[in-house]
Amino acid sequence: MAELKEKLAQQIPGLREEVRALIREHGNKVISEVTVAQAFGGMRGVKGLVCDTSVVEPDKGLWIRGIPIAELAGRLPEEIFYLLCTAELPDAAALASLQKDLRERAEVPAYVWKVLRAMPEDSHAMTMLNTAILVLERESVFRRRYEKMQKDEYWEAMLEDSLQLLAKLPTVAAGIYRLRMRKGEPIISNHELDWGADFAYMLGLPDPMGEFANLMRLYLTLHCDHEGGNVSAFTCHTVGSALSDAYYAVSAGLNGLAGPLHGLANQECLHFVLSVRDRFKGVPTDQQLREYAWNTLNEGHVIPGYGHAVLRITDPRFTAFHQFGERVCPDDEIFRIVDRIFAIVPGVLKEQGKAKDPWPNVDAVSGSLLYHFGLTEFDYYTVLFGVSRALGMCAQLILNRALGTPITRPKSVSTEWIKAITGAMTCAA
Ligand code: CMX
Repeated sequence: MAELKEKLAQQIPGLREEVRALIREHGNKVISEVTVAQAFGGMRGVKGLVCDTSVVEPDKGLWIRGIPIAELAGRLPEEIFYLLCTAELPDAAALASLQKDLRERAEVPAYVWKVLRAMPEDSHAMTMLNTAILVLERESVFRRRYEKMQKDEYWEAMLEDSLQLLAKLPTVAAGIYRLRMRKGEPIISNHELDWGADFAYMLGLPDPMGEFANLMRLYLTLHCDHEGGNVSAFTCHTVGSALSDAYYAVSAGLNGLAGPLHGLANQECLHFVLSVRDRFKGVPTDQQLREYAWNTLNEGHVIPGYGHAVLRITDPRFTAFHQFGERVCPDDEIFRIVDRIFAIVPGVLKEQGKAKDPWPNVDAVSGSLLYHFGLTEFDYYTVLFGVSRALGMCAQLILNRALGTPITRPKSVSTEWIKAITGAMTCAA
């Protein structure tokens, strides 16, 4: 048995007992209340969901299994996947075992390429990624074994599907880049490389110093997970809770990631940065930028890369990327514009007084670094986010199947019910 599976097999009985005891002994305790504003407002802040892979605190940012993301920035994404699943970083043997496992599963069936090649030339790269994942669903061990499995065996099939999917995702995603952006034929995986470096290699961009591979490792690590309530994680969780397999559930989550208020913001963000460059023929003055930001707001648009539903500080993932940029490309024009936006936009958003969080999120900077390395097709950026976020979604799916988490089914209420319960006057017709 591969090391990760062995470790999970050791841990799962204890986790199950812990959760059973919590429900048995404290099941009636109240952990959250819901206001009318929250019910109408995207359930923001309602605590009604458990996720152990990571926690996002408004004033601290992302912590993976008790470790701040900044401390994990130098780790490989495979190490992070092991950490997400088991709450432990792998030792050298466990990492080697996971990497071997992923390499052995990396080959992408020919029918996937056939479907991708048949798609319209102007399909969005995220549509292609999600289509490829759904087509791969035919490989699902979970679906095939479902009738014969006991409930406490579900996690094993979910792990198997997750490993198959994660192993293939870099090849699929890099192939989509090459086909969709007309870069040539997909490049075959290099089994000497780790998961992130292999992805960088298969994209086929020049990387003389190996810094693009470092950027890809960092990118795949920083985007891996953001607790359970964000659109992609929550969607994936909900679909998985119906005992849909990992292919269905991850694809569903990624469809949510493709929205401009979520993962697509990184594409929108670079679009915004380039529009600043084109408008001012380079790096603008602070005054020019302030006016440009105000115009954007006054036209009714959001400033992409700024604000967050949970965070109330500069996103530590932004800081980690920013430090990378300071080291690798401090004089790059696009990076410098990003830097100026960081200096000006929080003040503008505070002055406007609408956004609860005026600070940059991860998307505010990531695109400028990709752009520096020649990955200039920004409608591809959310695919990179998606490959990384699949790590967290899969880890959450495995743990939820291990714990037998029931089907998600919160109660919705009608506006009439809220009016009745609050004593609100009914509006005149
Ligand atoms: N620019 C302009 N207005 C903004 C804003 C921004 N960057 N961030 C928030 N606001 C506005 C909201 O649109 C909202 O306006 P209305 O009352 O007119 O609807 C108001 O401020 C209050 O919003 P909020 O409570 O602060 O933010 P939400 O929790 O509703 O939304 C988010 C959070 C991320 C969707 C929002 O900040 C936003 O649209 N940001 C820009 C897009 C972006 O960067 N998204 C990526 C987030 C990270 C990710 O998920 O990948």
